[in-house]
Amino acid sequence: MEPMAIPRITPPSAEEFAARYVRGSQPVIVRGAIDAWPAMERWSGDYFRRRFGNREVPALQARGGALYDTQSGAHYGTVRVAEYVDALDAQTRSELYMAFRVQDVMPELLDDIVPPPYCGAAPWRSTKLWFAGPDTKSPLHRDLPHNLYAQIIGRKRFLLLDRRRTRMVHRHSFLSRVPNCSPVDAESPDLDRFPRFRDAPLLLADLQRGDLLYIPSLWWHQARSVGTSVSVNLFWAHGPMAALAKAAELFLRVRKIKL
Ligand SMILES: O=C(O)CCC(=O)C(=O)O
Repeated sequence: MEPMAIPRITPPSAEEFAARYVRGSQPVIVRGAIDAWPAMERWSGDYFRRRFGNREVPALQARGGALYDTQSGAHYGTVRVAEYVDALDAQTRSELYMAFRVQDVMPELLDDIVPPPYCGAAPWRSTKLWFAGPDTKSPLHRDLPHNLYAQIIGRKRFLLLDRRRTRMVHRHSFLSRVPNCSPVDAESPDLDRFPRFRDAPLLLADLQRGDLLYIPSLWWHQARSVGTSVSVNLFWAHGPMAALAKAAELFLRVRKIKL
């Protein structure tokens, strides 16, 4: 079954966004909401090299092509920013994927981002940077908070599956080290191993520079960079979900799980 394209809209009001998309649990791509972000003008490989070149930062590391396994969880290493950007410029094939929480690693970048009104005054927020070489793929997984995913450089292709279809993804056990992941590759599912994924009604977001994708709470998603791609997301939660998001952070910290 061909995935259905997620609609692309001009920026709605915060009220309309909350009513139609957040309360309706509907993904959408908003075009024109991040045009004025300083990141859109400033960010480039060179910007990261000049400002943060000597910094050693976390990076996901593929082992045997996989960014995680169920025994040890996500494979994290570190990389010096200048080395990473140089390797991408030279088109050297890299097994690394620079991905980390902005607040913890490069809080300076927060000056380049303007949280959209759609997050409101959420009491729980977190921001992650995703700086990927061509064809870097992240696994099918879900997150508890809502997610606004901003595409700053390059293109990214997302596949999404409704949270009500969780039965279809054969997800890993809650007690594994990847409790929010599925072993299914949504781009080319092995239906002998994962028969429940047959006919999964996937949605497609082909993100271009300047797009802002809304991924509702607990929707399954998988991403692949088309060329070199830099994105940043804003996770947010309010009400009981904020308390749950804090509890989930604590659960992961106690079990020493990094996602
Ligand atoms: O960009 C990616 O590789 C993954 C992004 C993602 O999964 C997320 O924002 O939750």
